[in-house]
Amino acid sequence: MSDRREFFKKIGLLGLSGIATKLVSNEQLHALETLGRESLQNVPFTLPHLPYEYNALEPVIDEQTMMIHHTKHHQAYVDKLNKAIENMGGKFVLEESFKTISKADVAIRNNGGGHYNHSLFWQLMKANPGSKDNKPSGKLAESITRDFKSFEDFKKEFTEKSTKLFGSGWCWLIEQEGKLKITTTPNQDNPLMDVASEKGKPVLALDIWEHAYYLKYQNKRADYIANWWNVVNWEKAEELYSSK
Ligand code: MN3
Repeated sequence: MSDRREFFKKIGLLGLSGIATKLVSNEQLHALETLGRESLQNVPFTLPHLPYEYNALEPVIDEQTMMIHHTKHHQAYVDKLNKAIENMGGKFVLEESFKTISKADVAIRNNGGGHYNHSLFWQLMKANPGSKDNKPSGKLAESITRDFKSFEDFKKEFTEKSTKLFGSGWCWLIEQEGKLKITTTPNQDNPLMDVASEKGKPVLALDIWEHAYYLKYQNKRADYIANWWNVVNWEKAEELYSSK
């Protein structure tokens, strides 16, 4: 396997690599490596491969939930997004569209958000055998302490907001004008959208739709959230935090 192919596998894009290696310049590859989310700019959009096996997050998130969430739910957002933009001539840039999403078709808002949010979410988790001592480090850890007093206080606030969100949506750690904040969005909205009550750069994302946890946790959302902390990929969060 070439380095490039290996790279795409790493960032979860193997399904795209056949096409993408032909289209992507070295400069763009560097950007891909930094952000890991440039795939979101390729039209038509495709389902990114997970950067781990479906059972890798067990026992926190079970294999069947991961498989259905990825191959059914995320795939449906991708398919419906492609359908919604098929007449736009390949000029559609997902992250750009969020800035004026209030004026866009609701299908683009729901499915574009769905594709973007899930693509981030997969990368923001990783296997953590033993499930212990999973914490951020470096600059992100310092900023969390600066803005929330301590990592424990941050976790408490994030957990409370996630638990209390009514209905389906997402909980986010965002950077807003140099400061870290926790916010929630309904449905598949995200903090890059003009409709978001708090806007900023996503650093961490938690899917709190029932489809993310129902098979294993049923109505116990709080247990899902408590266990989810064990599989957070803090390296990825730090990468997003330090990206421009
Ligand atoms: Mn979901």
